[in-house]
Amino acid sequence: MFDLTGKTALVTGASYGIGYAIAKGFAAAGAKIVFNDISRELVDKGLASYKADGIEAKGYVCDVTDEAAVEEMVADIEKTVGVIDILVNNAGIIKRIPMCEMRAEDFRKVIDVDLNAPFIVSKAVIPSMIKKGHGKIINICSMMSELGRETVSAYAAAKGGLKMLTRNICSEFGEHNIQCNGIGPGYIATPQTAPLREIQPDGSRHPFDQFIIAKTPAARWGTPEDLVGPAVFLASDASNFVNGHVLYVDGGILAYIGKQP
Ligand code: NAP
Ligand code: GCO
Repeated sequence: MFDLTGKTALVTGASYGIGYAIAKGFAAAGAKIVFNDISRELVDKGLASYKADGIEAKGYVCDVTDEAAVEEMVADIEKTVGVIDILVNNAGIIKRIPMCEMRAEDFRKVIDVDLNAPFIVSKAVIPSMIKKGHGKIINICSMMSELGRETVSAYAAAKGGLKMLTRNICSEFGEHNIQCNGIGPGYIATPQTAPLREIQPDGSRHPFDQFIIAKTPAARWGTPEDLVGPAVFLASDASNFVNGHVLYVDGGILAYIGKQP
C-alpha cells in the first residue's frame, strides 16, 4: 500500500529542507523524483545532494509564481519523465515583520509564493491526473494554518488559505480519484527556522527556542525526516480514501496548552 514504484513525483522547492527529505523518502519508496527551485545554483546544489544519496532526480529552475514557467516545466516533465502522479506544493517563504510595519508588497509576495503558487502548480498538473485516472496532491501547510502569532500575518493568512485550497481541490476533483491533503509541520529545524534557534550572546538558547520546547509535548524541534512517513502515506494507495485532510505532524503542539514556566 505504501509502494510508490512507477510513480512520478514533483516536489517544489526541494533542493534542501523539508522538500528534499520528502523527495528522498519518495525515492526510497520507489518514485521517480522531479523537483524545482528558484535558482540554477539551488537546483545544482539539490542535484548534487540527490546524486550523493543515490537518487537520479531531474531538476528544473522554475519560479512557482510564474504561471507560464510552471506550465512549461510541467509539459516538459510529462514529455520527458511522465505524467505527474504526486505533487507536493512545498516551495515557500516567510517574512517575519510586525503587521503595521509590513509593506503591502511584502504581504503580497508571501501570499504569492505560499498560496497563489500552489494554485498555479496544482492547476497545471490536475488535467493530466484526470486523464490518467488518479492523482495525489500534498500541500505543505503549517501550525499557522490554525494559529496566529506576532510578525507572521502574511504567512498565517497564506497557510490558512492553503488549508482551504486543499479542501477545495478535494471537493472539486475527488470524483476523478484525486486526493488532495495537507501536511501541517510543527516547528522543524531547517534554515527557515534557524533565526528562531540562534544561540544567544550569553550562550543561552533563543527565547523562541525555549518557548517551542515548552509548547511541544515531544519537547524537541521536529526534523524534516519526521515528515517523510506521513508524506509517503498521503502519496500512496494507503490514503486513497483520505481527502481534504490536513495531517499535523507537530509533536503534539496543537493538543497542548504548554508546560508551566
Ligand atoms: P524553506 O526555506 O522554506 O524551503 C523552501 C524552498 O522553496 C527553498 O528552496 C526556497 O528557495 C524555495 N522557494 C522559495 N520561493 C520559491 C519560488 N518562488 N519558486 C520556487 N522555489 C521557491 O525551508 P523549509 O523549512 O524546508 O520549508 C519548506 C516548506 O515547509 C515551506 O512551505 C514552509 O512554509 C513549510 N513549513 C516549514 C516549517 C518549518 O518549521 N521549517 C514548518 C511548517 C511549514 P530559497 O532557498 O531561495 O528561499
Ligand atoms: C514562525 C515559524 C513557523 C514555522 C512553521 C510552523 O516564524 O513561527 O517560521 O511559521 O515555519 O510554519 O508550523
